Amino acid sequence: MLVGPLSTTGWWVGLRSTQITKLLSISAVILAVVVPVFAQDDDQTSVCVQAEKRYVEIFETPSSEARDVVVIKMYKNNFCPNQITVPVGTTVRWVNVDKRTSHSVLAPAVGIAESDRAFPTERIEFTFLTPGPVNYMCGPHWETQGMMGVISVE
Ligand SMILES: [Cu+2]
Repeated sequence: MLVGPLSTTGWWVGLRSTQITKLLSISAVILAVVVPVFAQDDDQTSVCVQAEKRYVEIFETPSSEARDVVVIKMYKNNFCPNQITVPVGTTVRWVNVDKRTSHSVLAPAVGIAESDRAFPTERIEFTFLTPGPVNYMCGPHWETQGMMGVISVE
């Protein structure tokens, strides 16, 4: 991709300045569209690394070692991880590892009403007995912070 200062050698030698301008603006548009997508993924990944650290601080064991449940952490308006696949019959445990904020879980599309608020270190659990995708969200944060997740029950 065309980035950085133009030099006097290169494939663009011979292009008219209007063509170069057009190429530069196309490059700018591509960068503007592509970069935020990657940035968002990086943000999600680093937030989830922090979330796991918080979990270990609180419970003194990795979230992957929780017995008989799959753990999703709730941290800084993210579900970590925000996409998982689980077998039918799995109990998912959402754990709030934030320091102050409370969160909830609801999935109106599959008839799951909003849970009580989980305050820091508290949990919400739900056992999925029906296959299919479950799009869920946090009541107070889905609209303003995009706090949403998907569970594929197989
Ligand atoms: Cu929330």
